[in-house]
Amino acid sequence: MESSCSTFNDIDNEHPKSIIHIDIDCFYAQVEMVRSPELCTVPLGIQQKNIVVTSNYEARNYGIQKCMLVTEALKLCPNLKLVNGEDLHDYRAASNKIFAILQSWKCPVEKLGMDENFIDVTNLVQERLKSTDVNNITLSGHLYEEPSMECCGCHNRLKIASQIASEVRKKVFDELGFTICAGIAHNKLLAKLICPLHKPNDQTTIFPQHAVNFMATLQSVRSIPTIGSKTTETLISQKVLSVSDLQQVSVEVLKKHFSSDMAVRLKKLSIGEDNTPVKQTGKPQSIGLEDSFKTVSVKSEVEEKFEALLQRLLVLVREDGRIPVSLRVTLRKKDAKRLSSHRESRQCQISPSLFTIASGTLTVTASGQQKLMTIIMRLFNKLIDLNKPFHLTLVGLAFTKFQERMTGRSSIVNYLMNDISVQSVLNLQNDGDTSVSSMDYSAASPSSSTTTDLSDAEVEPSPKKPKKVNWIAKRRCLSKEDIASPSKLKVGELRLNSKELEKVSELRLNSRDRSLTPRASPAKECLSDASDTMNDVAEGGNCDDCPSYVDKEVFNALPDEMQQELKTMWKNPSSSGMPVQRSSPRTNKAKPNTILKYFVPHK
Ligand code: TTP
Ligand code: MG
Repeated sequence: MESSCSTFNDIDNEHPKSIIHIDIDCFYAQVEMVRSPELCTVPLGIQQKNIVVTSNYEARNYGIQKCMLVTEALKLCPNLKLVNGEDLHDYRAASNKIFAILQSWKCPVEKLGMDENFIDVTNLVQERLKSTDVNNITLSGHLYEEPSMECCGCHNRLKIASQIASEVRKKVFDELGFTICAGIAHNKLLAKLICPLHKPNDQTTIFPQHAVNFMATLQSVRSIPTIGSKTTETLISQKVLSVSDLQQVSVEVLKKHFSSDMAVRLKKLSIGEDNTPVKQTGKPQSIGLEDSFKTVSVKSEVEEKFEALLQRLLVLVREDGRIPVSLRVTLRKKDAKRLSSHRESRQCQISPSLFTIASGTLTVTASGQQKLMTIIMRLFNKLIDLNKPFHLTLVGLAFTKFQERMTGRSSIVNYLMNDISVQSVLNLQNDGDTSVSSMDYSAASPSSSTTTDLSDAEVEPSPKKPKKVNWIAKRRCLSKEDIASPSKLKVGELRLNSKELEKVSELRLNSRDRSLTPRASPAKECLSDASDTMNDVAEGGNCDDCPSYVDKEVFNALPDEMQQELKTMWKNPSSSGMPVQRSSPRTNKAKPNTILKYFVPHK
């Protein structure tokens, strides 16, 4: 595949970029058709509640449109095969697979909802240009109007981009069976708007010179992606209905109704100018779900709605894999006085210990779910005065912040990220006791939520820091089940940072002597049982050569290669930066960022 192409930015011309917009054909319907090919030949509608949210192209021949009522659709096509599409799991999975394929061109890919993506192929095009005869570049797919004279070289660049778009579409079809449409242009706006010109399963390129004409064909200003309903309303109030109207209205007039920046931006959009970058999509900053309905006015019904939403949301969070640390509740109240509905939100922090990661999978216990429901209803009570009647038309739940995994320079994760697994001797999972398990409260990522009223945020009490002795006892008092089936954990998922690991090491080093005399107290008895078992499961672990300050349990829990590495270094300490002797502080200094620093003797 191609080399990286995300940094090339020095093209000195008017239209330097090459952007591809991808839109999957009748997305939900295609997922169903790929799963059940017999559906390909019948008119198919995807039903959510009483609406057909999309349909295959066979059904569209009958006049069925997106978001049509089921009753209406059945009138148009009595044979319409309806599939329930309320569970989005498979659609999301398909969307992620397509996104993964798009990433293989190693260009920035920005996901827009579930079935659209932008790819910035600017640098890839530049690379290909170097080995291409510029007089012989062919365009793949359709072109919006015949080309005029070459502009700044952008025609050739966009032609190459159109070839890349073909390759992308072919690869997605070959590997996953999905047909998609593509739009190719020198900016995101035009790429997106030109994309549906030849639907389905085709692609269209537009050259910059045709932007103004093309934009003038759009009937409604609402067709422009960044123009929402409020802006549309304001424009309509000024008799600006079509994009052509917007092209003609003066910026001065617009400035009377919008900020100066917005007025200028609207004018630029109207002629197809847009310089927003393709932003590489990472993990979402919040994961949420909403349910809308006619009216709900009883608390128990609200609770049921939240319960159902929570179950679905937990599936999404499990797929995401990060531990949430903040929860937001949203309501939309029907407000007779305001003659319109509006949303209100409250959010609060939640303890990461409500979640566990076992064998690489995020889970939440039944009691954790109950606690979450308690928190949700507490937030609900803050939003609603239950002494008065209320009428809701929507409830929403979202996890809005997530715990970051510690992958800094000094994190042990650095050493162990390559899918290395260790036995549960290092497992710091919680056992329901937050004081033991909640290791890292400070690492939550900042929220991007705009609806959150942080001043009102309810903060769950922070778990107290564990007392050392308590911690050791609890750590060692593993249940029989834990011991019988030590979980294989990816170390990267333990969320250990260097301090935490130092704490583990320290505690283990402290407990070294006690493990030799395990029956001195009940806690130690438990510790002895656990450590015996751990020694059993750490097969092949042999720490006869370890220096005396090393905890054998910790050592045995490490992967074989790492054990070997350590042993080699202990045999040849001068080359390793390893503490050779406790009494030799100068040689005790471990090299920065080496695993050996986690084995420093306890002082
Ligand atoms: P779209 O891309 O708008 O539609 P589509 O992919 O089904 O059809 P097209 O061939 O015209 O691109 O939306 C993507 C999916 O999003 C669609 O398959 C179903 C879902 N969807 C909703 O859930 N609600 C909606 O209101 C719309 C428009 C789509
Ligand atoms: Mg689509």
